[in-house]
Parts: sequence; structure tokens; C-alpha cells
Amino acid sequence: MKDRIEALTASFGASLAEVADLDALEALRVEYLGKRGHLTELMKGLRDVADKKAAGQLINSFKVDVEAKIAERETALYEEAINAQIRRAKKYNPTLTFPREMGSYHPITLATREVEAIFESMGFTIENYAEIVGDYECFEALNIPKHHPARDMQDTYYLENGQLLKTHTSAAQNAIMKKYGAPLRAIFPGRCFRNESTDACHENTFFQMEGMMIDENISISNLIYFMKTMLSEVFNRDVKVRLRPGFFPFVEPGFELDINCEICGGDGCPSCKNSGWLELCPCGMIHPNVLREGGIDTEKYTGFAFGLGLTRLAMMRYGIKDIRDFNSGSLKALSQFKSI
Ligand code: FA5
Repeated sequence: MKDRIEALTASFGASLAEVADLDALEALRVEYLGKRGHLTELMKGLRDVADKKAAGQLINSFKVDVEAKIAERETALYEEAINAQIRRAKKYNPTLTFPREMGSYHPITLATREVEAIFESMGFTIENYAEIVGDYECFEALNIPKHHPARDMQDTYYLENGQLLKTHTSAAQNAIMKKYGAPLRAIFPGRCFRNESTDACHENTFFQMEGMMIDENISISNLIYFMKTMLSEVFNRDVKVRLRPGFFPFVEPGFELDINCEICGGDGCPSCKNSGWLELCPCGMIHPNVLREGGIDTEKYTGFAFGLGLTRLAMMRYGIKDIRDFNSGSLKALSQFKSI
């Protein structure tokens, strides 16, 4: 019996190595494990054997071995068959012209996550806010009453019901102050929309990340510290920035924080409108009117806010010359972020 099983094991191994498809595997299974197969023959032979227990164990381990090898080969053949089907489908499907590959995160997603992680580690919560907002949140609560000239800088798309696509992430400031009160540390990234002529550094749809910190004794030094930390963490080195006065009705004093253009190194190029600098992150001390409108006690608390241009940050971070590439849907441009 032992010799017979050894011979069958060897011939099964040789036949299995020849099996090229699922039909051939099924034929082999029937030949060995089927009703009239070798296994049944072995079982019948048991009656002529003296040590039935030992022979029974040998037959059983032969059966288990054959079953396991067939199952293993079956899995491999299934995979091969499916891959072959996909390859055949590719040949005939005109929309599948690219090799089948894993997708990649959009550079804006990567930049957002990076900045979120930095602020999270400094105790900021991450908030989500609507893209369609009211005139109150986007302008009035931010000390920009109707007919204020600052509105001209942020023309947007209005809905028939009077709501609008938010022009800046500052539109969430009031709701977040009302939600948490003071003290407060929060960032809120989001998509913004403006009726804007596009060029290498302007889009009509782009991302910002707003940040607010409100507490006792918050000053411009805190603001500068957080801005510097964020930029040196994102770029992993000190980057050249400049701070100059800027006017926004919702901060006082207000600043423009510009970054030295990483594309041209400051010489001037279309990405920075030939100035060598790119407006990146306006900021300032939150205006008392805005704090009061958000229900904050201005006798006790002060705070800073910033509006980081996330899309521009991603341009500088990854050396993307034209902001319009982000929304282009061009796989040639976007697939380069696969390995990041
Ligand atoms: C604002 O939107 C203010 N809400 C920022 C702010 C927040 C100031 C808190 C003070 C305190 P501004 O319009 O400059 O400001 O936009 C902020 C940043 O968003 C710009 O520096 C720029 O990086 C980016 N940005 C603005 N417009 C566009 C655009 N059309 N395309 C791409 N990025 C833009």
C-alpha cells in the first residue's frame, strides 16, 4: 500500500505541474478524488491489508495532500483567468488606454493633510464648513457691511435664494466662535470660489485654510510664531517670507504674508506675476467687532486669524508652475504624486 501511495503521489505531482487551466485541473481532480478515481481504488484495497489502521492513515494523508494542492492550484488559476480577462477587456475598451495602476492622492489633499497634522500637533482642532453660505457669514459677520468696498475684491457666484459660494474660509469664523466660545484653537480648510480671471497663480476655484486662535493675552508674536512654525515644517527648512501691512476689515492690524517664489527663486516668473513673491497667508489680530459678533468677551480675550492659500502653498511645495494644473484633471500632471 505504501509503495502504491508513493507512486500515486509522484504521478499526481507530475500531472499537476502540467495543468494549464481550470478544466484540466477538474479532470485531474476527478482522476484522483472522483468516485471511480485512485482514492476510491486505494480504499477498496484496504480490505486486503493486514494493518488497516496504518494504511488508513496513509490513504487519508494522501487525500488531504491532493485536496490541498488542487485547491492551491485552483486559486492561482482563477487569478490568472481573471487577469487574462482584464487584459482582453483592455484590448477592446477604448476608455482603458492607461495601464491599470493604483490612483494617487491629489496634491491639494496631500498639502492639506500635511498642514492639518502640523496644527493638530499644536493643539488646533480641524473643522469642516459648508461651501454654500449666507451673506452674513461671508461678509457681514466679518465687519464687511453691504456696499463696503472690500466686497469688490471678492465677487462670487450667487444663488437665486441669496446664498453664495463662499469666497474665503473666513466665512466659517463666526459659526466656529459661536460653537466653541473662547479659548479656541481651530483650523478649517475649504474650497473657495471667486469670479476671477485666471492666470498662473489665480483660479476661480481654489483652497484656503483658515486658522483662529483666541485666548487671553494673544498677541502678534503668537501669530508670527505659528506662521513661522507652519512654514518651516511644511518646507522642512527656513523659507524666505515677508510681512507687510494688509487691509482686511475683519482684522486689526492686518498683514500680508508673502513667500519668496520657489519656482524662480525670487527672480520673477509668471507663477509670481514677475514679482519674485507670492501672496500666501494674510493674517492679523481679529477685529473686536468680529469677536463680539461671535459672542466672545473682548474685554478678556484677543485672538489672531490667518487665511492660508492652500493651493498656492501646494504650488510652492511641489514646484507646480501653473495653478490651473490642479483642476485640469490631467493624469500626466497628477500621477506624479503617486510616490509621495
Ligand atoms: C482672504 O481671503 C482673507 N479671508 C484672508 C484672511 C483671513 C486675512 C484671516 C486675515 C485674517 P485673500 O483674498 O488675500 O484674503 O486670500 C487669501 C489667500 O488665498 C491669498 O493670499 C492667496 O494665497 C489665496 N488666494 C486668493 N485668491 C486666490 C485665487 N483666485 N486663486 C488662488 N489662490 C487665491
